[in-house]
Amino acid sequence: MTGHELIPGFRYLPGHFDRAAQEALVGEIRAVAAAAPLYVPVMPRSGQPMSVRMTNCGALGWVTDRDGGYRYQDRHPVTGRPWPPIPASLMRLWAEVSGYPKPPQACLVNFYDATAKMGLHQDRDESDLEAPVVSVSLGDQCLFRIGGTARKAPTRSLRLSSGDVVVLGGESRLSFHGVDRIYPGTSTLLRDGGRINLTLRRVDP
Ligand SMILES: O=C(O)CCC(=O)C(=O)O
Ligand SMILES: [Mn+2]
Repeated sequence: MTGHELIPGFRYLPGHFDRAAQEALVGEIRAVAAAAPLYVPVMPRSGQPMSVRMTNCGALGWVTDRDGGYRYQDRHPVTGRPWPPIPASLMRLWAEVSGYPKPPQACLVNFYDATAKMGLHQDRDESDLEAPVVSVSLGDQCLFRIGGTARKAPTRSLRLSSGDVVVLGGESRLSFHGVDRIYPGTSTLLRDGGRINLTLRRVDP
């Protein structure tokens, strides 16, 4: 995308992680998913399943279900066990790019298969909105869309590749954003294809 400078606080760091670092991260996320299995989240009220599969690591994890709505909790909703810790490489990433003194409390792991997407939304379930959201892409490319703080504000699209990092901070912290599509077969990182997205979040001030 050109012109991403137009949203103050939004940063796009293409290729932040090289191939070796991406492979190491995938190994760490596989270990997270072994302890805290991916599950299919459902939307509040409607109970409609999302197309991504999710898990978390960190003291807190972002969850959604029909009755409880969007929230953070310290347990995996299916196993009832605490989430595994955030890998050290991701803690370092936060220290490098967040510009925020306190560490992240949650890392949401989204897995997209070839047909998954994520509708335009704001990340606003955190009580600390001073901290940015730091996002890592691994595997197949996606079409990421980001707009303004009003749902109907104009949006820009950006093709995110494996190893890219995006920071939603400052005025972009509450920008609407989403993933319109995955481009299957655009990465060899994940043996069976698909895309992993990791978002690091600070929840409490
Ligand atoms: O997959 C992405 O790049 C975005 C994910 C996202 O916005 C979220 O999990 O809140
Ligand atoms: Mn989001």
